[in-house]
Amino acid sequence: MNLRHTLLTLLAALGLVCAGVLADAGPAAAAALPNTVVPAPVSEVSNGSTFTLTSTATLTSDDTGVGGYLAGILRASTGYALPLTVGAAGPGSIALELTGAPASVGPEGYQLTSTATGVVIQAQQPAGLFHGVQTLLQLLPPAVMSTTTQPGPWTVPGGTVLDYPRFAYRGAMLDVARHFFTVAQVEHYIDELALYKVNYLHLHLSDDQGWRIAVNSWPNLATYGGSTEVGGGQGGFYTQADYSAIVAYAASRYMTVVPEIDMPGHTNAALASYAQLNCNGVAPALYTGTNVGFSSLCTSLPLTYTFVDQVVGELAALTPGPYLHIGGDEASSTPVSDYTSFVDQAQQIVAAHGKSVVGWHDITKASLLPSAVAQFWGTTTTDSNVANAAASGTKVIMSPANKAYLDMKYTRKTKLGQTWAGLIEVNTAYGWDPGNYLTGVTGSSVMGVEGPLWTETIVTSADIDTMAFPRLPALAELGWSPWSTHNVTDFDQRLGAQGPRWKTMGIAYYHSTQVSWPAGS
Ligand code: NGO
Repeated sequence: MNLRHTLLTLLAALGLVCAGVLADAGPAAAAALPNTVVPAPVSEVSNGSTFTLTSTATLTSDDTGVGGYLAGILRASTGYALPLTVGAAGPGSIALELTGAPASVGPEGYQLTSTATGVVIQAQQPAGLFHGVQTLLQLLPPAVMSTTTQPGPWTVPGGTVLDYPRFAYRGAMLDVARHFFTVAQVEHYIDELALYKVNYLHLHLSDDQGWRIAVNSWPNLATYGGSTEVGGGQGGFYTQADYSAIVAYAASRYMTVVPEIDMPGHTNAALASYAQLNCNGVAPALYTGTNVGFSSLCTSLPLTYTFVDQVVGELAALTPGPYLHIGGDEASSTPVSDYTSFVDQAQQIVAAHGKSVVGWHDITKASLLPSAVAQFWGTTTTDSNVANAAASGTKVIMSPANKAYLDMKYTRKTKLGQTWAGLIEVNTAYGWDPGNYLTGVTGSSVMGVEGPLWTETIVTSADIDTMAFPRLPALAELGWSPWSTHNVTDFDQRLGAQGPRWKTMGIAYYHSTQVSWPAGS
């Protein structure tokens, strides 16, 4: 009887499978494309065909940079010549066109159409082509991300993807102050972030343990204040040319750098570099521990504002992006009235240098300029200062520490990271709605989402990879995809499809048991 039952079950399953195959085979069926793309696109419809990239394929692009980027990746893994024609994009096996996109795609969106004969990506701006290229790469087999020639076949499922972001700001922060990371390491992270349509890189350039950017008017900041890091290592700093190189590299990936100089707290490295910045005129020792909240610029000293003006001035001049972050968090050793008066002056200085000020949400204790942006990093879902600021027009970047902090451990067993805001497994990082999370901060008050990676315990690029992957793609999806696509089961499957790509690229990702990784990844 058992055998008969098993046989019947098998036959029934076979019948279902056959029915499924037949149903999928109809070209008219409005089936979805294979479930592989992160962040989930706005809409995708299969046409049942398949495009195969072959050795005779050609590329055309209306944008040199995006065309070159795609050609570089495809030539390396396919080994094909893939000649690229730039200019008025004509027919090509893959065509990147700055014409023909529907108005709904906006400045960052795109439409991708693949048929048996080729792939066309249309956008209004190069940024949209770049994001469309990321989707195309995710529709190709994972081996496309290899830097050495692979066998193929190089197939793209046929269909149409229409896609554009939910939020204008989709960010990642790297703390280069607690541990220093080289230009090459930062560029490597930029390349990883670009795969998930992240468009802002926030660099935490100064903290108690290190000052990481050369300032010509205050040279000791970098040469002395940058000479160590958490644990007492040698630290380091970016020359202004280094910083500009990072900014340019980010721009080539359609990413804007947001530089942060944290003040008035988190300033021990600056105070150690210049005795005259201290209220008592005595420079403290350099600091290599991990305590917070013990340092403060001397808010009553006129020189402090000369310092802020000159530092902000040099940084603003090197930064083409619209934002300059002044930190403002955990100023526990600055009396509140001194703190608010400092933030008042600092935001005016930033505005005078032509930038919009961003600060950790502590700055909402002060009364902010209309252009100011607050970055929420709390662990609650209500904050009256932030809600009041939002009601008066302040835009908010959402980085709730118990959801979005990439330095929190995944589980108790995670070797790296901290636990103060809780454990953050993949589904926790994915399981919240940035547009409807904080009381009084919804709709147009929400500018976007950012995943901060603090580096008290993070030392190498492999450490960065392990903490950011797969949570960063989860946050990137919250920032890009419409809330209507939110579905944890579906997400864990699409995330699993990234595993073989990360393996190919050598990304040392965390193998969360919540994700359906394909065998071997
Ligand atoms: C806090 C603190 C940082 C720490 C981080 C560690 C903010 C905004 N200030 O977040 O100095 O590095 O936690 O998780």
